[in-house]
Formats: sequence, C-alpha cells, structure tokens
Amino acid sequence: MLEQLETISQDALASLKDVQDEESLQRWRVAHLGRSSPLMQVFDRMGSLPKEERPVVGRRANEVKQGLEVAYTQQSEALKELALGRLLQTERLDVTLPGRALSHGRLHIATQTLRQIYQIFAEMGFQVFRSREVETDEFNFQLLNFPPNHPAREMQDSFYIQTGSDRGDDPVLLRTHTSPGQIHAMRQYAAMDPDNPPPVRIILPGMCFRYEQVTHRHEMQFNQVEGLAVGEHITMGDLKGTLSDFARRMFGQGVRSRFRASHFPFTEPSAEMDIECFVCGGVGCQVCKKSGWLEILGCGMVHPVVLSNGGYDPLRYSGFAFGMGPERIAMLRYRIEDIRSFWANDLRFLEQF
Ligand code: FA5
Repeated sequence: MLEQLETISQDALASLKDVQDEESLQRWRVAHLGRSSPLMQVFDRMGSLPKEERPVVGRRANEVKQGLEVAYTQQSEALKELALGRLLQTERLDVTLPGRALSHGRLHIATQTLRQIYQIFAEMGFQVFRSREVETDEFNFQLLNFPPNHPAREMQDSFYIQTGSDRGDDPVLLRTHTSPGQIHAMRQYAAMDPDNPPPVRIILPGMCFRYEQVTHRHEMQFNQVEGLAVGEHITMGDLKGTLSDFARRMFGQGVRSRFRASHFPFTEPSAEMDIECFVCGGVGCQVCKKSGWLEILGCGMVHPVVLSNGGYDPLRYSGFAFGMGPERIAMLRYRIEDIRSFWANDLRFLEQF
C-alpha cells in the first residue's frame, strides 16, 4: 500500500507539470484529488488493512494528499501569473498616446449678457431680486395699474394657464414682463418696517412669456431685466443719470443716449431710452431703420398707485423703474440679426460667443 501511495504521488506530480491552463488544472484536481481518484480509494480501503498497518499508511496517505494540495495551489498561482503576463503583453497601455481632448463648455450668450448687466448694476449698488415666473393677473396687471379690460393689456398677449369661473378676474398666467416683481419686492421690503420702509435698489432678471407672433425681433420667451429704485427724493434726474451711465458701461464710454416720451400704465412720466446707432454713428442705416437711434429699454417714475400697492406712501417716497431685454441688447452689441437664434440651440451660432 505504501508503494502504491508513492506511485500515486509521483504520477500526479509528473502529470501536473504538463498542466498549462486552468481547465486542465481542474481536470487534474478531479483525477488526483477527487472522490474517485486512486488516492481517495486508498483512504476507502483503509478499513480492510491489518490494524497495525493502518496508522502508518494513514499518515503517509495524508502526507501525499497535503503534498498534492500544495502542488495544486502552487500550480494554480503560477497559471494566474502566466495569464496576467499574457494579458499585460496583449493589452499593453500606451501612455504616450495623446488623451481625448475635453471640449470646454461656455455660458450661453443670453447668460453672458445677463451677467454683464448684473455686474454694471452691482457696481452702482443694485442687488438681484428673484421673482416668480408664474403670476396671477392681479400681480402681472392689476396692481401695476392695468385694470381688467384695460387696452394696454393688448400689447402683452398672454399665456393663461388657469382661468375658470372660480378665479374670476384673477386668472393665473406666465408673466409677460418682470414688472410684477416690483410689487413682490416692495411688499417684502416694506414688511421689514411698515412705518419706515427701507430704500429699494434692485434689479429683477428672468424669463418672460408672451403669446407673440414670432419674428426676427420677437420671441415668445425672452429675458428681461427690471430695475427698481425707491426712496425719498428720487427724481427723473436719477433715472436718466443711472441709465445713461449703464449705456456707457455696456456699449462704450462714447455712446450717446436719449429719452423719448412713452406710455406704461405703471410709470408716470414714462419714457423709452435709445442709444445712438453705433453702426452708422447716427447718420441713419438699415440697422437703425434710418433713424440714427436704437431703442434699448422702457422706463419711468414709479406710478403713485404702484408705490402704494407696494406699501410705500407716494407722498413721502418716489422711485424710478426700467425694463430691458438682454437678448435685444446682445443683438445690438454683436449685430445678431435674428432673435430666434438664441433658443434654436444651434452650436454653430452659440460657439461664436
Ligand atoms: C415692458 O415689458 C415693461 N414692463 C418695461 C418697463 C419696466 C417699463 C419698468 C417701465 C418701467 P416692453 O413691452 O417694451 O415693456 O418690454 C421691455 C423690453 O423687453 C423691450 O425693450 C425688449 O427689449 C424686450 N422684449 C419685449 N418683448 C419682447 C419679445 N417678444 N421678444 C424679445 N424681447 C422682448
């Protein structure tokens, strides 16, 4: 039996030398260490041996088994090393290859223009006040002095999203301008100290929506930046000084501007501001439609009714407000001909800025 064990061990170790892959290694394990292997049969036959031989044969059989198990583990490790070596050879990483270039994102031209506007007004002491895009008729129109059925509403055809008999004269709509934010802001400021409401210096940027015939100058969705300054002794001179300074900082120190009388229900007096056409220098061209001037915003002194709707006593306080379209300003600065390019998402356009 001991001789048989030596033969079993030698045969197994010799055949292990030929094992070169994982599959044959598993076959080897079944053949030499599996349940019906010659070695296991020795263990099975142990009971039939004379009593005095059993410990000697048993010990040797266990040694052979351990020897084969160690050899199996070593061969298994060696095969893994070999496989890894082969993999490293075939899948070599060439670190000298140039990497894939990362394309840099950029800010949308509307965002860039908005940020320039924020920057200019921040330097003049104006803070950004955010206001909602979904409004009630009351805030979008009524508190700004547009009563129901007022003809000035027709300039701002609207997207109504909730009407119904329960809302009567106060349907819900997408805001048509940023001006309702004036009321929200004034009420918020006035609530801090109702007897002595603090001065207001804010700009209110954001998206506006109008049920508009889309053209190269009119979109259904566009940004506005509203401005509001309320305090004691604020005059039309402050309005003109602030906005002329804005125009110089935005379009260049040499730019000339003018104010034309206009009408908005929530300002009195009201005006529109033009800058001198920088394409023709004021002589008259296609861009300025031969007028020599380009309109950039609407403005005026806050109407007394609007001041009191915001919680400010019009006998003590006055203020000015303005509203401009950043996309229109970007169109002027960069000579963009069609406002539809802003939201068409065409990289050939967007990558130019
Ligand atoms: C208003 O919306 C007033 N709320 C502005 C205002 C505020 C006046 C405070 C007085 C005091 P208007 O409808 O003119 O006014 O719009 C203001 C600016 O928004 C325009 O000068 C233009 O730049 C931009 N705008 C208006 N409609 C569109 C449109 N359909 N597409 C792109 N920009 C537009």
